[in-house]
Amino acid sequence: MAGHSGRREKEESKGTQCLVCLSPLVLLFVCLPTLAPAATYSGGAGTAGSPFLVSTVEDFRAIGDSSADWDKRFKLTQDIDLSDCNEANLRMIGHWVMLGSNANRPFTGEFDGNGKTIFNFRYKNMTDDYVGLFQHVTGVIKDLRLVRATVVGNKAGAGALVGYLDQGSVVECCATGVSVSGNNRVGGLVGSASGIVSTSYSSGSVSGVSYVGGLIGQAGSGTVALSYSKAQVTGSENVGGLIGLTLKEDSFVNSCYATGDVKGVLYVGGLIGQISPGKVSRCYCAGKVSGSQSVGGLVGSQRALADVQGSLWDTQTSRQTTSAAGTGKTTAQMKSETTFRAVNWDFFNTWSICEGVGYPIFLWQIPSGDLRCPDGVNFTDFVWFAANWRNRDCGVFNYNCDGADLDVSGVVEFRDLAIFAENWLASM
Ligand SMILES: [Ca+2]
Ligand SMILES: [Ca+2]
Repeated sequence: MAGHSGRREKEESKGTQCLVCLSPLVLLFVCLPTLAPAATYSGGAGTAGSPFLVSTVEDFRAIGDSSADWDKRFKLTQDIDLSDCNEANLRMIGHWVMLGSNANRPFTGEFDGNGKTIFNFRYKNMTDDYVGLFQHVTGVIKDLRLVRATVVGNKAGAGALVGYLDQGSVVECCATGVSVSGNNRVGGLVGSASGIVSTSYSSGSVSGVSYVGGLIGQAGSGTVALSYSKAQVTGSENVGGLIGLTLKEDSFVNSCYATGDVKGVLYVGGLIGQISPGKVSRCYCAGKVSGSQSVGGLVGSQRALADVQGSLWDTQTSRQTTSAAGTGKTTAQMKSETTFRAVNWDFFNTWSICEGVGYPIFLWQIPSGDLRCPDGVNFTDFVWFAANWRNRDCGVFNYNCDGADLDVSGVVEFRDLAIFAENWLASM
């Protein structure tokens, strides 16, 4: 189907034709289609160069109603609040029925959140597999923030952003303050994920029965990288701070961490409940872990073909001295760069650590204005900022005036102060 703006143009020309219609019957016949409400967005053609612009709740609801547009490109141009929506008046984007069904209709297009936020997405569906803002995705979702999403499912797959990522990718997305509950394959961001999940994070609470993870319930073929979860996770079996279960030999979890508490019964891990199989490289976790059987600081259980490298957990905060994989360290060791360098972590391109104060975080997490340790933008940073005030000699040679030239203009002045103020208390 043609894009909405194209369709609207055609309908307008049909309307003009009606003025010259001779027979009332013909008039009726020609004009009827113009009466059908066409889903419209706030502009765009759905292409890469001109994505459909989504700026209102109505625009957003129209996507779920317009399956013919699920191969198109979208861009969110405003924050939107879905408080007035729920399963009664909002359809999930992408459709899943069952494996092999011709009625499966994934979202194959691209949704660019453009750094904007969708607030208060609420959805409950106790009868279908996969519940989330997007039900079934093989396309791309990027740069989208979800705040205070509540998702309730009772079958396979529940995640605030995506129920089933079936190939495709979720990049630079977050779901904070979530409440996600379901049966199996329950994750804070994505219920069941194949493909790529990168540079994304979650916080809030996640609960389910099996394959329950702070970020992803079950990870299939694909890569989860540069991502973290702070969510509190509760389940019965295969329960992990980041991922409940990794399922495939080519499930790769690279450079990730989890700090939420994890509570389960069987196969419970601070990072991953069970690796069955999969590969894990340079990850850590630090949440409290509790369960009955096959409980581990980092990983609850691992089968043959599991390959875990350079990954650590905090033996004190987790209250676990053993793990099916990984190496246990004290809290003091976990807050020292030396510990991680010893297992080849990259503190130039990937990680940052406030020595002795915090666990490692990603360089991409550091907000503008966070000039000095500890993590977050506060008075320590303001002192450094103020010390560089009115410095007109900023450049790469002095690290852009110790980072205070936030817009890299060469001078520390009011525009930098505005950026600093905007980020005040960020990541605290
Ligand atoms: Ca700081
Ligand atoms: Ca400046």
